Amino acid sequence: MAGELSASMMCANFLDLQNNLKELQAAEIEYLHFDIMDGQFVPNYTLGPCVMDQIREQTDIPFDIHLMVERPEDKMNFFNIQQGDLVSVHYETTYHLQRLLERIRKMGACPGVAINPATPVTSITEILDDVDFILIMTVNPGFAGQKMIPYSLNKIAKTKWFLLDHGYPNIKIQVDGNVSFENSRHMRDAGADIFVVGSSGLFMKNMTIYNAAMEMRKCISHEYKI
Ligand code: S6P
Ligand code: MG
Repeated sequence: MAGELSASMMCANFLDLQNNLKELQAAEIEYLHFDIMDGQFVPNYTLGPCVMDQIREQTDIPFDIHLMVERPEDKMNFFNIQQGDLVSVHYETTYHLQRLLERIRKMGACPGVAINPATPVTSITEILDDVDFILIMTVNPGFAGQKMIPYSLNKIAKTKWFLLDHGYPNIKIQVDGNVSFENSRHMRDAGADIFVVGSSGLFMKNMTIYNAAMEMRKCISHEYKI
């Protein structure tokens, strides 16, 4: 299965958003990744429903909504979730994870569980029937521009093995945090399927979004050898 790209919109240039969107569209980016932060679960604020609604009017690219908020079940209704979107909630943020994942599925979206660097993947053994993807945070959530935590590569490989071992070969592994050209190859080799690309691999100072996307596709393709 070919790797997919999800563009981290908190790293976009909001003063030039229409052109950014045109380039993302031309590069056939699979998803637009929206980091939703509440200043509590993570120490920052970023995007919200108003800006998402405006972007939705300009593009058909499905959304990938990454909820980094306490009690996401109380905040879901703020978002216009559509058929085919990815929606991930953090394992660490809710007591009733299964109920929430079921609710996301009923909305027509693809449910995912995100786990922090310190959370073992074995924590989500019981809800594998309820997810389409697992989001492995390769940095601590809250900020763009951080360095990948080195043991993340090992964790991705462990997650791949865990999914195969439990009979879930179709659950995808999404990686988020410092997905650079260099790191993405190792992430791919470890078993990653969906790559969230931000300041280190897509919205870069010295390259256009389109060219960075083309380079990133090469890096995550299985034909490309390190
Ligand atoms: C971090 C957030 C991420 C970042 C992304 C930025 O809390 O979940 O989605 O936006 O990692 O990419 P980069 O390349 O700057 O780490
Ligand atoms: Mg994210």
